[in-house]
Amino acid sequence: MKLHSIEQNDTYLAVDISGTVSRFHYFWLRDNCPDSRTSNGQKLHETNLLSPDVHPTSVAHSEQAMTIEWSDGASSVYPVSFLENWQYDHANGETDRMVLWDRDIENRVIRHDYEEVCRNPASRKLWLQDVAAYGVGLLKGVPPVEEKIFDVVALFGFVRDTNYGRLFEIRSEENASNLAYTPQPLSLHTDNPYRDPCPSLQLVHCLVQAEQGGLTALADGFHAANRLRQESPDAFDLLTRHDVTFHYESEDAVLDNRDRIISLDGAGRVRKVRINNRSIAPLKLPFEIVPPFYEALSSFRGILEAEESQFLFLLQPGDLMLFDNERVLHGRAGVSVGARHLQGCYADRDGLLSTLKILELNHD
Ligand code: NM2
Ligand code: ZN
Repeated sequence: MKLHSIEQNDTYLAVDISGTVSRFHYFWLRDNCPDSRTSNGQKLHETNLLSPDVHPTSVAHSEQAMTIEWSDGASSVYPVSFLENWQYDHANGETDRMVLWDRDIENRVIRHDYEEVCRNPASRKLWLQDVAAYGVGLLKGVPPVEEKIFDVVALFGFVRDTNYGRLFEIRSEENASNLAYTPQPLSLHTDNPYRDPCPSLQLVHCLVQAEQGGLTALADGFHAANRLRQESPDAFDLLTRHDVTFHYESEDAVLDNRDRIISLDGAGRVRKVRINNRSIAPLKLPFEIVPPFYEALSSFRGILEAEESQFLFLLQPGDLMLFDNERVLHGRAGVSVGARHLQGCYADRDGLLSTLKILELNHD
């Protein structure tokens, strides 16, 4: 990578790096002067105190760096790697680690070994990379003892406490307060959509498997949302444009959150899915929207529940699943018979991604 030439224009510089010309506005360059950031990436000046007319009084370069003297007296050096990395003039194939999946994931996602993941940072990296790519990472061999799940969270981040406590038990209960605590099948859902922010990760650790049944079902909400976009664009539009309310009420918590079922980012990509038939409040949408909205929800559910969308597997004692609760839906297929005991907790995605980036820097 070499800096070949720089052409000066009225409001920007056109920089030729190894044959590709990228334009950089003066204001952008002055604001993003690399010397004006601390080693933790924090900017040292207030952008709004810069003159909107700031411009170079001199521009020089070697093959490796560009040096600018500025009209406000500042002097900046831009390494070629910085310019290459941050150029905004060409789409630079933004790296998105996400890999969408359907039932075929059973041939791709592997169960990582807990002991190995604890001992070896390179193995821990592979497990967390699965979460970043597929939204789910599986472990086997997590000792099936109470609260072991906390040691697993500590491998990448922190527990997110909620009204359910730091830890929740999932076992068949009499007079259960939540369908989650019965042996009944449970339709695919994301947890806690009535919270803001919604816990972005969930862990479930199996201590005791049912004598029969109790299959776990997972589905990639992003894949299903993209299918909906292709198959029924109007339905997709409704679910991305209208907020619904999710509600939960108990003696110690009254939680309401209004949000879209499918949320998009600024570029129109699916970035969050919230869906939970138990906790969606009565729809309060414009009169004429209610019927098509129900239809749209039903189309989305149809895609999610289709056999080809679901990854069905048996969680065995010692298995642990860690998944993105704003992407991957979970549920229980069929009625389980006999004692079944799982422990669950929530955590946050940002901490996991930070741990993953550190592992990637140090264990290539
Ligand atoms: N539990 C398992 O978000 C939900 O209401 C699903 C959550 C009870 C903590 C159940
Ligand atoms: Zn759940």
